[in-house]
Amino acid sequence: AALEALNEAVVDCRRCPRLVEWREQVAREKRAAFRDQTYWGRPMPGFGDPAARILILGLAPAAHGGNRTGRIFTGDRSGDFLFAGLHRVGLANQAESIHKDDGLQLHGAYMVAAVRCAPPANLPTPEERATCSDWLEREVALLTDLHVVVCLGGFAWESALRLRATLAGAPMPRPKPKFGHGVVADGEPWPLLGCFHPSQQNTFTGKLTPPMLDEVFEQAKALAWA
Ligand code: DU
Ligand code: SF4
Repeated sequence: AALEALNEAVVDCRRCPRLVEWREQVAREKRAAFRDQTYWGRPMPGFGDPAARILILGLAPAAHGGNRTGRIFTGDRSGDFLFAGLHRVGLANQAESIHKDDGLQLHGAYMVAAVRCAPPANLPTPEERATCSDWLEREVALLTDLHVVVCLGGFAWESALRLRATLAGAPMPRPKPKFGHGVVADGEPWPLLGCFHPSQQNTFTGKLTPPMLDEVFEQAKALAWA
Protein backbone atom coordinates (compact mmCIF):
# COMPACT_ATOMS: atom_id res chain seq x y z
CA ALA A 1 0.00 0.00 0.00
CA ALA A 2 2.90 2.35 0.78
CA LEU A 3 4.43 1.48 -2.59
CA GLU A 4 1.15 2.23 -4.32
CA ALA A 5 0.93 5.59 -2.55
CA LEU A 6 4.47 6.41 -3.62
CA ASN A 7 3.68 5.49 -7.20
CA GLU A 8 0.58 7.66 -7.15
CA ALA A 9 2.72 10.56 -5.98
CA VAL A 10 5.57 10.08 -8.43
CA VAL A 11 3.34 10.23 -11.50
CA ASP A 12 2.50 13.86 -10.61
CA CYS A 13 6.12 14.95 -10.21
CA ARG A 14 7.19 18.05 -12.19
CA ARG A 15 10.54 18.82 -10.59
CA CYS A 16 12.68 18.76 -13.73
CA PRO A 17 11.50 21.50 -16.13
CA ARG A 18 13.45 20.18 -19.14
CA LEU A 19 12.05 16.66 -18.76
CA VAL A 20 8.49 17.78 -18.09
CA GLU A 21 8.64 19.79 -21.31
CA TRP A 22 10.09 16.90 -23.31
CA ARG A 23 7.85 14.11 -22.03
CA GLU A 24 4.75 16.21 -22.73
CA GLN A 25 5.97 17.41 -26.12
CA VAL A 26 6.61 13.84 -27.24
CA ALA A 27 3.22 12.77 -25.98
CA ARG A 28 1.52 15.66 -27.80
CA GLU A 29 3.29 15.12 -31.09
CA LYS A 30 3.27 11.36 -31.20
CA ARG A 31 -0.19 10.68 -29.88
CA ALA A 32 -1.35 10.89 -33.50
CA ALA A 33 0.94 8.03 -34.55
CA PHE A 34 -0.52 5.77 -31.86
CA ARG A 35 -4.00 7.20 -31.99
CA ASP A 36 -5.72 4.03 -30.83
CA GLN A 37 -3.94 4.39 -27.50
CA THR A 38 -3.59 6.93 -24.78
CA TYR A 39 -0.04 8.23 -24.52
CA TRP A 40 1.32 8.31 -20.99
CA GLY A 41 3.80 11.23 -21.13
CA ARG A 42 4.34 11.26 -17.35
CA PRO A 43 6.86 9.95 -14.80
CA MET A 44 7.41 6.21 -14.63
CA PRO A 45 6.34 4.41 -11.47
CA GLY A 46 8.22 1.32 -10.29
CA PHE A 47 6.79 -2.05 -11.27
CA GLY A 48 6.93 -5.58 -9.96
CA ASP A 49 6.85 -7.68 -6.83
CA PRO A 50 6.70 -5.67 -3.57
CA ALA A 51 8.57 -8.56 -1.91
CA ALA A 52 11.35 -8.37 -4.52
CA ARG A 53 14.84 -9.53 -3.62
CA ILE A 54 16.21 -8.28 -6.93
CA LEU A 55 15.93 -4.64 -7.97
CA ILE A 56 16.49 -3.98 -11.67
CA LEU A 57 17.62 -0.41 -12.17
CA GLY A 58 17.29 1.13 -15.63
CA LEU A 59 18.32 4.50 -17.00
CA ALA A 60 15.16 6.40 -17.95
CA PRO A 61 11.98 5.60 -19.89
CA ALA A 62 12.22 5.54 -23.68
CA ALA A 63 10.16 8.23 -25.40
CA HIS A 64 7.96 5.67 -27.19
CA GLY A 65 8.38 2.80 -24.72
CA GLY A 66 7.52 3.47 -21.11
CA ASN A 67 6.70 7.10 -21.84
CA ARG A 68 4.00 5.84 -24.22
CA THR A 69 2.62 2.83 -22.33
CA GLY A 70 3.04 4.05 -18.74
CA ARG A 71 4.88 0.92 -17.57
CA ILE A 72 8.63 0.68 -17.35
CA PHE A 73 10.36 -1.04 -20.34
CA THR A 74 6.96 -1.83 -21.81
CA GLY A 75 6.40 -1.34 -25.51
CA ASP A 76 9.96 -1.01 -26.78
CA ARG A 77 12.73 -3.32 -28.01
CA SER A 78 14.80 -3.01 -24.85
CA GLY A 79 11.80 -4.26 -22.91
CA ASP A 80 11.17 -7.13 -25.37
CA PHE A 81 14.73 -8.31 -24.81
CA LEU A 82 14.64 -7.80 -21.05
CA PHE A 83 11.26 -9.41 -20.28
CA ALA A 84 12.05 -12.41 -22.49
CA GLY A 85 15.15 -12.94 -20.32
CA LEU A 86 13.25 -12.43 -17.06
CA HIS A 87 10.76 -15.02 -18.25
CA ARG A 88 13.48 -17.53 -19.20
CA VAL A 89 15.02 -17.34 -15.72
CA GLY A 90 11.66 -17.51 -13.94
CA LEU A 91 11.40 -13.93 -12.69
CA ALA A 92 8.44 -13.00 -14.94
CA ASN A 93 5.23 -14.91 -15.64
CA GLN A 94 5.33 -14.13 -19.37
CA ALA A 95 7.85 -13.11 -22.00
CA GLU A 96 5.89 -10.23 -23.53
CA SER A 97 5.22 -6.73 -22.29
CA ILE A 98 2.89 -4.90 -24.63
CA HIS A 99 0.76 -2.61 -22.53
CA LYS A 100 -0.10 -1.97 -18.89
CA ASP A 101 -2.95 -4.48 -18.76
CA ASP A 102 -1.26 -7.42 -20.47
CA GLY A 103 -1.09 -9.53 -17.30
CA LEU A 104 2.67 -9.31 -16.83
CA GLN A 105 3.87 -9.98 -13.28
CA LEU A 106 7.32 -10.18 -11.83
CA HIS A 107 8.15 -12.64 -9.07
CA GLY A 108 11.02 -11.76 -6.77
CA ALA A 109 11.99 -8.76 -8.88
CA TYR A 110 11.05 -5.09 -9.07
CA MET A 111 12.05 -2.52 -11.71
CA VAL A 112 12.65 1.19 -11.54
CA ALA A 113 14.36 3.83 -13.66
CA ALA A 114 17.10 6.00 -12.16
CA VAL A 115 15.44 8.98 -13.87
CA ARG A 116 11.71 8.56 -14.25
CA CYS A 117 10.90 10.89 -17.12
CA ALA A 118 11.90 10.36 -20.73
CA PRO A 119 14.91 12.55 -21.55
CA PRO A 120 15.94 13.97 -24.93
CA ALA A 121 18.41 11.60 -26.65
CA ASN A 122 17.94 9.14 -23.74
CA LEU A 123 20.41 11.24 -21.79
CA PRO A 124 19.45 12.82 -18.48
CA THR A 125 21.76 15.39 -16.92
CA PRO A 126 23.61 14.75 -13.64
CA GLU A 127 21.35 17.34 -12.04
CA GLU A 128 18.22 15.46 -13.18
CA ARG A 129 19.70 12.24 -11.84
CA ALA A 130 20.33 13.92 -8.48
CA THR A 131 16.81 15.38 -8.38
CA CYS A 132 15.12 12.09 -9.21
CA SER A 133 17.23 10.06 -6.78
CA ASP A 134 14.89 11.28 -4.04
CA TRP A 135 12.16 9.01 -5.50
CA LEU A 136 14.60 6.12 -5.72
CA GLU A 137 15.56 6.55 -2.06
CA ARG A 138 11.94 6.51 -1.02
CA GLU A 139 11.19 3.47 -3.13
CA VAL A 140 14.10 1.31 -1.90
CA ALA A 141 13.13 2.20 1.67
CA LEU A 142 9.84 0.36 0.99
CA LEU A 143 11.46 -2.63 -0.73
CA THR A 144 12.66 -4.20 2.47
CA ASP A 145 13.51 -7.66 1.07
CA LEU A 146 16.09 -6.43 -1.44
CA HIS A 147 19.33 -8.42 -1.64
CA VAL A 148 20.91 -7.17 -4.87
CA VAL A 149 20.58 -4.33 -7.40
CA VAL A 150 21.12 -5.19 -11.06
CA CYS A 151 22.32 -2.02 -12.80
CA LEU A 152 21.50 -1.85 -16.50
CA GLY A 153 24.34 0.20 -17.93
CA GLY A 154 26.84 2.68 -16.55
CA PHE A 155 24.32 5.40 -15.77
CA ALA A 156 22.31 3.08 -13.50
CA TRP A 157 25.58 1.86 -11.93
CA GLU A 158 26.57 5.43 -11.10
CA SER A 159 23.09 6.14 -9.71
CA ALA A 160 23.21 3.05 -7.51
CA LEU A 161 26.69 3.90 -6.19
CA ARG A 162 25.44 7.38 -5.31
CA LEU A 163 22.32 5.94 -3.71
CA ARG A 164 24.38 3.65 -1.49
CA ALA A 165 26.65 6.53 -0.48
CA THR A 166 23.61 8.66 0.39
CA LEU A 167 22.00 5.88 2.43
CA ALA A 168 25.27 5.36 4.33
CA GLY A 169 25.85 9.11 4.78
CA ALA A 170 29.26 8.47 3.23
CA PRO A 171 31.16 10.01 0.33
CA MET A 172 31.40 8.17 -2.99
CA PRO A 173 33.90 5.30 -2.73
CA ARG A 174 37.38 5.93 -4.11
CA PRO A 175 38.48 4.45 -6.36
CA LYS A 176 35.02 4.18 -7.82
CA PRO A 177 34.02 0.56 -8.60
CA LYS A 178 34.15 0.24 -12.38
CA PHE A 179 31.03 -0.82 -14.27
CA GLY A 180 31.16 -4.04 -16.27
CA HIS A 181 28.93 -6.91 -17.35
CA GLY A 182 28.77 -9.42 -14.50
CA VAL A 183 30.84 -7.19 -12.20
CA VAL A 184 29.79 -7.13 -8.54
CA ALA A 185 30.40 -4.13 -6.30
CA ASP A 186 30.00 -5.36 -2.73
CA GLY A 187 28.73 -2.95 -0.11
CA GLU A 188 25.84 -2.07 2.18
CA PRO A 189 22.91 -2.33 2.07
CA TRP A 190 23.17 -4.61 -0.98
CA PRO A 191 25.73 -5.59 -3.63
CA LEU A 192 25.44 -4.05 -7.08
CA LEU A 193 25.62 -6.26 -10.15
CA GLY A 194 26.47 -4.73 -13.53
CA CYS A 195 24.67 -5.72 -16.72
CA PHE A 196 25.04 -4.18 -20.18
CA HIS A 197 21.94 -2.16 -21.00
CA PRO A 198 19.49 -4.04 -23.27
CA SER A 199 19.31 -1.15 -25.74
CA GLN A 200 19.22 -1.96 -29.44
CA GLN A 201 22.70 -0.50 -29.70
CA ASN A 202 23.91 -3.42 -27.56
CA THR A 203 21.51 -6.20 -28.55
CA PHE A 204 21.66 -5.64 -32.35
CA THR A 205 25.47 -5.58 -32.31
CA GLY A 206 25.79 -8.68 -30.14
CA LYS A 207 27.45 -6.80 -27.31
CA LEU A 208 24.64 -8.15 -25.15
CA THR A 209 23.24 -11.57 -26.13
CA PRO A 210 20.35 -13.50 -24.52
CA PRO A 211 22.75 -16.00 -22.87
CA MET A 212 24.74 -13.09 -21.40
CA LEU A 213 21.56 -11.59 -19.98
CA ASP A 214 20.49 -14.93 -18.52
CA GLU A 215 23.91 -15.36 -16.94
CA VAL A 216 23.59 -12.06 -15.06
CA PHE A 217 20.05 -12.86 -13.95
CA GLU A 218 21.20 -16.27 -12.68
CA GLN A 219 24.02 -14.50 -10.83
CA ALA A 220 21.45 -12.09 -9.34
CA LYS A 221 19.25 -15.00 -8.24
CA ALA A 222 22.25 -16.66 -6.56
CA LEU A 223 23.00 -13.43 -4.66
CA ALA A 224 19.32 -12.89 -3.83
CA TRP A 225 18.58 -16.34 -2.49
CA ALA A 226 22.01 -17.25 -1.14
O1 DU B 1 -2.93 -5.42 -7.33
P1 DU B 1 -1.56 -5.65 -7.92
O2 DU B 1 -0.68 -4.43 -7.89
O3 DU B 1 -1.58 -6.30 -9.28
O4 DU B 1 -0.82 -6.69 -6.93
C1 DU B 1 -1.41 -7.91 -6.55
C2 DU B 1 -0.39 -8.77 -5.84
O5 DU B 1 0.57 -9.25 -6.79
C3 DU B 1 0.41 -8.04 -4.80
O6 DU B 1 0.68 -8.94 -3.75
C4 DU B 1 1.67 -7.67 -5.54
C5 DU B 1 1.86 -8.82 -6.46
N1 DU B 1 2.56 -8.49 -7.71
C6 DU B 1 3.69 -9.20 -8.04
O7 DU B 1 4.13 -10.09 -7.32
N2 DU B 1 4.32 -8.89 -9.20
C7 DU B 1 3.89 -7.92 -10.03
O8 DU B 1 4.52 -7.69 -11.07
C8 DU B 1 2.73 -7.20 -9.69
C9 DU B 1 2.09 -7.50 -8.52
FE1 SF4 C 1 10.27 14.21 -11.14
FE2 SF4 C 1 12.13 12.36 -11.61
FE3 SF4 C 1 10.58 13.24 -13.59
FE4 SF4 C 1 12.44 14.84 -12.53
S1 SF4 C 1 12.78 12.91 -13.67
S2 SF4 C 1 10.31 15.38 -13.03
S3 SF4 C 1 12.37 14.21 -10.36
S4 SF4 C 1 9.92 12.08 -11.79
